[in-house]
Amino acid sequence: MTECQMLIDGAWTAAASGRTFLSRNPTTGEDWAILPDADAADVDRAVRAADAAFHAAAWHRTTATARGKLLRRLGDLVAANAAELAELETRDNGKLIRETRGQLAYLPEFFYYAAGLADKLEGSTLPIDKPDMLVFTVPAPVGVVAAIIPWNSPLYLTAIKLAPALAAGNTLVVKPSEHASASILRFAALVKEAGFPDGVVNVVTGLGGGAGAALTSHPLVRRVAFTGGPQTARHVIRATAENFAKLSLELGGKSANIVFDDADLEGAVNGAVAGIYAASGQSCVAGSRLLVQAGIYDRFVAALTARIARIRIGDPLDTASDMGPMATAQQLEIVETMMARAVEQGAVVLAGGRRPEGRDGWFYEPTLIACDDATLDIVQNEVFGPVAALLRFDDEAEALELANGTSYALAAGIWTKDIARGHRLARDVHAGIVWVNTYRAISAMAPIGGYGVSGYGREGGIQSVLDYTELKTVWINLSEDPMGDPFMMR
Ligand code: TXE
Repeated sequence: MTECQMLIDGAWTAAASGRTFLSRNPTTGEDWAILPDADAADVDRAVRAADAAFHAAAWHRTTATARGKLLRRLGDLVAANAAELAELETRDNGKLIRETRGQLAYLPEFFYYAAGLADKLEGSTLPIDKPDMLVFTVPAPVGVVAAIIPWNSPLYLTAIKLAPALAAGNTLVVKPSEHASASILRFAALVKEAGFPDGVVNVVTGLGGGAGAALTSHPLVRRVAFTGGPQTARHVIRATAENFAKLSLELGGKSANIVFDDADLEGAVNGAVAGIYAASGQSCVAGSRLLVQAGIYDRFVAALTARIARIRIGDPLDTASDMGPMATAQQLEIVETMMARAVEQGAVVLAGGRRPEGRDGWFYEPTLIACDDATLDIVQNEVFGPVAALLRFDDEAEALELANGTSYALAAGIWTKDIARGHRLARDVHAGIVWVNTYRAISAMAPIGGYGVSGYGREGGIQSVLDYTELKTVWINLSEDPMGDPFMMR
């Protein structure tokens, strides 16, 4: 059993209450780590440390260029420790080691990209229409940022928040998911090693309703970056509303992967697999609705079911495995309940639809389920598991109507050789991210986020750093004018 401590004000610490909780390994179902169960008192200590660090000269007076150098050093340390971080994360959330290694190989780019932006956040001098006034704007950091992280990609989802927040000069309290905290605690040690002053980055571990709620409702938190489910997001919206804290939400989706008759069949099949079976479907951008045009439908379904049959379910630490388990027992239960309901409502299972035989742990087979009716729960609601709901369409108009027929709007995939059609769909589909003839591609330079029930705000790209700033406008009176009439607006 691994015993972990959390990081507050540069010191490794247990919860003040001494309480702990256990993290289970999804591949075996066994407990493997003991973590501090932070409560409101621990969270208060972490937020106060972050607030003090924000105002202390050691951070506040650090130049943007120096912040960039620290971020670059952190990126180098992540690169040097990538193998260990990847293995920790796979043990904690059951994600394939192939995938966590791939994510870790790219992760430093988020730090390098934000590092490069740190000293390029310029304000502007305004050509103001008032005589003898010099007016300019300055992007200023907001203060303490709370980052609430889910279990599906802890390090990636931390990096995409922490790197821009630090580049802009903020301080942070990170709250990982109670189901997968270990890799973030190891990462916190690298933050310390990189040389960030104590208190600039704090990590509190604990339960959502305890540490999470205490953090998002803390009055000293000025900005919350949340990734998780819509139900939890509603609590976070209420909590931040009380304190007028700024908020970004990334809440998953019910993304449409749309295959037209003229698509490259092999590419579209691979795109469908990448969309929904990679990460066992536990991905915010999962292409969980497969919309397939009538002319290619039978050939596509035959090719996809044949491809599904070759997917190797197994130990995520084994590089030969294609699909690991669900990250939590609760997630497996959600998948099973939603599948039972779909079958009851008349959907037809074409592949999978059950747990694989002879395995402990929380595995579920890659599943394809044909749905005639787009109003079914399985078509409308996020499963967050390896379940693709299959729908047939006749023409482009129907494809668009189906694609836009949910309350989510995170991602969409379009498979066609017709460039004009690809652009038309990209223009008209309701989604924050559109992939044409590819799927699940990410970059530090490309914003990610959605609208509707998928949330609001964007992570990644230049804007993401500005999102952690407040624009300050400064007026300087250049004249000797003693203000004239004080009862008049100038
Ligand atoms: O997420 P939660 P859960 C979706 C997916 C999944 C569902 C529930 O559909 O089935 O959400 O998953 C913290 N105040 N996604 O229950 O609860 C919690 O401790 C403040 C999509 O695991 O949203 C964790 O750190 N924080 C998603 C984080 O919120 C609270 C990824 C996310 O947990 C809190 C994960 C509270 N009251 C799930 N309650 C994506 N967009 O990728 C919990 N938390």
